[in-house]
Amino acid sequence: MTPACGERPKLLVVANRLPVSAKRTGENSWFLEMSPGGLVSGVTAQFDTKWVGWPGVDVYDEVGKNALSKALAEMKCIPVFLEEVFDQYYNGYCNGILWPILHHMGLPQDDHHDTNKTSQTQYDAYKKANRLFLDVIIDNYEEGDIVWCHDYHLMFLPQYLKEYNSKIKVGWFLHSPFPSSEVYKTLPSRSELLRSVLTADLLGFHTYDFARHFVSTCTRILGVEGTHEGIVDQGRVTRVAVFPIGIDPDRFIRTCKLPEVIQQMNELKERFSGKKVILGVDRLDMIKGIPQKYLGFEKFLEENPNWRHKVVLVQIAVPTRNGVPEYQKVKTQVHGLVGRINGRFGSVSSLPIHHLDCSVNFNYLCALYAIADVMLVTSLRDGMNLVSYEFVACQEAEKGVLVLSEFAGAGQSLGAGALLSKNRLIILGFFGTLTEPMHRRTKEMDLKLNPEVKGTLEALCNDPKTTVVVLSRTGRNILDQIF
Ligand code: ADQ
Repeated sequence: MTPACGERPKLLVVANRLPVSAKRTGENSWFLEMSPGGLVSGVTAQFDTKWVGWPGVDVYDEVGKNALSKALAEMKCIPVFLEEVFDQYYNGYCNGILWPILHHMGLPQDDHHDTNKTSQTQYDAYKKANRLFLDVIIDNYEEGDIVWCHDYHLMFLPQYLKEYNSKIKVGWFLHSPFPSSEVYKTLPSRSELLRSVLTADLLGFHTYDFARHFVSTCTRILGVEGTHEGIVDQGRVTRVAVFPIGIDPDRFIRTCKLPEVIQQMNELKERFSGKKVILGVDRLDMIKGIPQKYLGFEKFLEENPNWRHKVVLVQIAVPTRNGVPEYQKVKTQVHGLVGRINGRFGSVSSLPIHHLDCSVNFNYLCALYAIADVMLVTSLRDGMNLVSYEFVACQEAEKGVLVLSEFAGAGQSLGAGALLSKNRLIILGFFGTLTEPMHRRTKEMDLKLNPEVKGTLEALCNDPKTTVVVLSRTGRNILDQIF
């Protein structure tokens, strides 16, 4: 059935995970909570939206599955049950193989991945999981619906959908970076995945660079033609475009004004009184550069004894993807560094690093963002990085500094223009080697930051109409200049 005149078109948003958390409370009863987010609030206004995805829990009995499906239907969510393939599909192929390649790390070399048998099983599970998504979509599809597939978990879905019905309008959006062809081509199934994605009508990326990498990879690996519109293959055009994701800033601004949150801010300020607070909020993922952040901070304390006991780094690092060996390794490495740095520079009454392996609730997250003097985002690669936007949104009253890795997609969006009215000092930097052009720009800024002109810089920062973007080379330099 096509939508009647005046009706909003129906949009099926398909992602690995539904935007809902589900807890079983009885044999056939469930407690559900919708996770708010930019995507959820953005699309629901324009379309009659239904969500399709894994509900985040394993359910093996039919009674439980039926009850969960019924409860989810009230929230316009449709579950895809992945129990039998989940481990090999999600921990194996998606996060053990695709994720590191998309983040420029190449194909993992450890024992876990180097046998053909393991990767073949994971690849088969990936395809099977994409077929399970297809089956659920077929059961719910009506003529005229638009199907919007999300992320690297669902790269075969566009092809399966078009094989089922070539008239279905299909979009695919990648939330991670897309690497250069030199990295991408290390993936054994490189051509099949690209060919599938190209069957979609529209492909979206966070940044121009990711889109450009994708187009040139298709040209090099498949021999298709890349044009300004997208990719042309045998007369058919797949449009490729850039859609940087955002947040709902009003939600953060409103929350920062709640009495309960103001009280939390006051308690935090009291707790850290007399100290500058550097904040990190990340999933505990190797792409977020948490070990590099700690090493940079250690160097800063080593070289600036006057700052010891006057600055604290609060890192909220929610554990993630525990089933993937690489994630367990990074967790162990991070814990080792925290112990070493606190042991070297702490005292009985004061620790330089407060590392928490947990998620914090939304109100407390806003309170932390609002009181932080510095937000430190050190991603080695990141599709966008919403944390950097969230911090800026919470800075209405205070004037914190965002230190943002140039390797996060947000580094391209958070330009001076975007923040002109916010009176904020943005520092783009990275704890590591810089590319040659970046190095030249860094030198330029070093000049501007010499003591004679530092006063001018401070005056600019205090001018409500000006935002200054400073590029700096190391964590040590950055922190010296901020304080
Ligand atoms: P993520 O890698 O998860 O997202 P990010 O964009 O920063 O990274 O989003 C994380 C979200 O989780 C933020 O909204 C943040 O507030 C929340 N969060 C993180 N740690 C938390 C904690 N300890 N407690 C509470 N909340 C926490 C992927 C890509 C990104 C891309 C997004 C959206 O890797 O590059 O920006 O998708 O496309």
